[in-house]
Amino acid sequence: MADSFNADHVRVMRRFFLKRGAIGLAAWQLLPWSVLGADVSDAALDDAIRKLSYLTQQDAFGTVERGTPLPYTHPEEKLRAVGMTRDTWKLDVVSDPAAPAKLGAPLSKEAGTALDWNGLMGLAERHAVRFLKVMTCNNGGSPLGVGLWEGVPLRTIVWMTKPDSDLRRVFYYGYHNDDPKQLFQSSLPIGRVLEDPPGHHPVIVCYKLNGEFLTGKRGGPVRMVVPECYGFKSIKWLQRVVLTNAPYANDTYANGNNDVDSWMKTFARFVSTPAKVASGQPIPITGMAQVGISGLQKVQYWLTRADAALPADDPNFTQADWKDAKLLASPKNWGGGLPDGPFQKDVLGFDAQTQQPTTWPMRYALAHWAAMLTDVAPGSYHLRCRTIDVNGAAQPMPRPFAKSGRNFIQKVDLTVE
Ligand SMILES: Nc1nc2c(c(=O)[nH]1)N[C@H]1C(S)=C(S)[C@@H](COP(=O)(O)O)O[C@H]1N2
Ligand SMILES: [Mo]
Repeated sequence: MADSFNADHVRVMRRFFLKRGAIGLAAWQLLPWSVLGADVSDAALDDAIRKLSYLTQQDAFGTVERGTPLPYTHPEEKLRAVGMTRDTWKLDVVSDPAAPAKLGAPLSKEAGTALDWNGLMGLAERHAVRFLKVMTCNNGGSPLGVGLWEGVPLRTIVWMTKPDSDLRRVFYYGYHNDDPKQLFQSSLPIGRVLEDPPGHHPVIVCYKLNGEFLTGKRGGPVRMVVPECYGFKSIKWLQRVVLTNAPYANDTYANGNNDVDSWMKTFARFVSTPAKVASGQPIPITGMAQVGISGLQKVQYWLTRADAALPADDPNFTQADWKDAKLLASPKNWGGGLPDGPFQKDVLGFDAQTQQPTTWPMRYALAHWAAMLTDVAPGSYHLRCRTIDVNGAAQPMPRPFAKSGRNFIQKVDLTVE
């Protein structure tokens, strides 16, 4: 995870724990975790979340990109020539010559009917949607950032091509300098594009993050964002959509042994744990959890002596003495460069009157959590965290395989002196 992304979390938690310990910042930095008060009331945690910068700033996201030069680093003139600026951007939405879909009105650069920026902004006036989504690389094991993404549902644009039949899948491509090494493509079944499974958000042609136009680094001027999927489905520098009768995925990420049909998983990660603590002091630990398709019921931690034998035939430690951490409520301020208070515009999954989330933790977003360990005897320890999803499955179940999204149980060292 990007350091700057963690920094927001650390800042909030520092304010929270500082208040409990009533010490100066300098002292806190010297003795980060050893001088804190033991009392952690729910009110105090709720107060902490009020100061949390929940959203990640555009430039603080972790980035997964390929090739040289990166498309957004071209000089202005080249950027304009290749449609990498807002006023030069154009989108093809055409039939696949190899497995044609029947389209009445393809949007094509060649025919002069491609969708351009003004066209997209016109659609945005009537169709724009916003939602929270955590961006995670399935191979990364930790989120790259969480954003408020805005775009036009892809289906709105697909319907403009007047599809008639022989349409089973959507292939889509990012600008790649005509360099095969830089090519990045992904695909979705047409059913997923045209209809959202219950409780899901639409796949969007995205142009804003946290209320600002997408930067080139973040995939601007326009990228795809697929709410429930790992990052490789959300291709950046989107310029070409191909409607096909082919029945199979052709994702770039099918190479490299990745599972290209994986929806996001629920899993916990530590953000702050002390490496060394003086004995007799309470030990604050904090972290975050990605909320996957099966939701998040709780986060738990397990403290065990470093020299203790691990249980035999229980690789996921299901029989260990796990304790519940405190899940933080939804933030009062969302950060990420947005004004304080509730969102100013409608966001999917939020009540239109109160602008509060209708459920929390929210799927495909992040949840933050904290716990205070007390009465830990001197010694060397291993500390682990895990999630329990709404179906009751404990991480890394029900889908433990790394190539569909790394979700191993994290372990950190802790010494009490
Ligand atoms: N055009 C293009 N889009 C891309 C990629 C890429 O290399 N090129 N990487 C993908 C992968 S593997 C991930 S995990 C996400 C990461 O998004 P981010 O860099 O905005 O965090 O972008 C996806 N979109
Ligand atoms: Mo990725």
